[in-house]
Amino acid sequence: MQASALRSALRNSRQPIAQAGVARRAYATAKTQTLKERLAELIPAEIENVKAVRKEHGAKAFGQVTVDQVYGGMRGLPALLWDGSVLDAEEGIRFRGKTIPDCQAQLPKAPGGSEPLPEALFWLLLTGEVPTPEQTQALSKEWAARAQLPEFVEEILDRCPPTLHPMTQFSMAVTALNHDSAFAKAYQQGISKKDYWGPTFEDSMDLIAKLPNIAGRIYRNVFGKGKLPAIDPSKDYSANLATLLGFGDNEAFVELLRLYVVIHSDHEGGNVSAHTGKLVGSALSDPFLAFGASLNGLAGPLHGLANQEVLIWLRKMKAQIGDDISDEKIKEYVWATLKGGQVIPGYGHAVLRKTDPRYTAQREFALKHLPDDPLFKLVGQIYKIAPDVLLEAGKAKNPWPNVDAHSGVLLTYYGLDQMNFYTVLFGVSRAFGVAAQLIWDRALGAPLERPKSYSTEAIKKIFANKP
Ligand code: AMX
Repeated sequence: MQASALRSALRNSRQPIAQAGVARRAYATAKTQTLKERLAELIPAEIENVKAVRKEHGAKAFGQVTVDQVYGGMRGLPALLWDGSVLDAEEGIRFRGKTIPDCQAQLPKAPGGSEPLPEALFWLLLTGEVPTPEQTQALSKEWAARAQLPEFVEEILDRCPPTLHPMTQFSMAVTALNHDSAFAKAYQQGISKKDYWGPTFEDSMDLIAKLPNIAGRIYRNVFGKGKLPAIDPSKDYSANLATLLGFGDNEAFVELLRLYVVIHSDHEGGNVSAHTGKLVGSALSDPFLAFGASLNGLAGPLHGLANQEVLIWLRKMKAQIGDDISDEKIKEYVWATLKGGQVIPGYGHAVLRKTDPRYTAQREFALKHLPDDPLFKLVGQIYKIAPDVLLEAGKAKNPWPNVDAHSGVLLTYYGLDQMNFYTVLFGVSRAFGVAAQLIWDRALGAPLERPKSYSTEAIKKIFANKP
């Protein structure tokens, strides 16, 4: 399929799931319906929807698979079902058909706030619908009620040496939550396949709910920030997360976290963290095991760790050049990085071919809240210079900044300047997208993933006599 045809097909697929009029009318009258109740209504219609799509299109081909794609990290290979979000190379991410500005405009906000609440985004990712303020608030309360960690998980974290990377601690703690997995227990008790989604939903809710306590505990342990306060059931998820990190009094920081979690939540299914979660979940590993694996992928410098790497790179630049940084000096520094065989962190993308709208959303936040911050200005200055250098160097297919080029600067501005913690916040956010898909995968009976691999010798043989 041509790229343009594929894009148009993707655009057309950006519709809420389960268009069933009956369910929609019921929804309009049931404004306080819970997320699980709403999902239970949507699932049968979506199962029928998928059956119909497979009946009509199941035997059709997307197009060719080239040998280069097999060697080249499967770029562009249509291979995964992912409903929560679709990524367009030119336009960027849409969550169930909504762009980031759409989400900012349409999703419920905290009283007095202007950024969308991650609670509402989770509802959107799962149902394709915008929740009411009451439903959004009910999720805040439910997550607060589920937030407590088992004591042994607290002990695992408290025993970690502060030199152990926060992402390693994060993944260990999430994996250990599998101790209380409702799915693992139900599976042992012989749950029927059609009911898998119920305990997967419960585990996913627990997972998301417990992440602020895990992240807060890691932050306080590693950076000596004192005892963790309790979750406040009257506050939203991001306000609690900010409080646990020690920044709860700063409303602008809380707003940043709301935006941060929303824009980092999901980036369709092929990126390393999302795909890993789906893959591991396909073995019917519970959501804690599946998302623990996602986090190990997110911890790689070409993926989520890039937000840490950007700050390291910026600090090195400042240390080398000093505070008075001219365009010429930045250009030289970017070239020196490339000539040293390193990547420019925060630039480039496997799919995107334009400036990442997640970068733009953060830039707009900075223009509103910290327009005169020197580090923000430096990031803006690099934005004018680095793409041209990357273009001239001629390797990167996308010379534009991605989400990670900007996030660390915002966190630093508010005093969260421990950059090796940054990917943990990315991980908290990514749980939303991965969990939503895990629930749908179990609802739709997604099978074990098992693509075919080839050796180089086999490839040589297959194509030996073909032009
Ligand atoms: N700096 C220097 N070189 C870059 C580059 C960058 N920012 N982006 C791409 N390149 C190079 C690649 O390393 C590759 O070189 P090679 O041929 O010697 O292997 C060549 O350009 C072609 O790569 P590509 O097809 O444009 O990108 P990709 O799909 O292979 O990789 C990505 C995508 C993100 C890993 C890459 O752009 C990169 O390394 N960027 C810097 C790290 C980063 O910001 N990662 C975060 C991405 C977003 C996220 O997941 N959080």
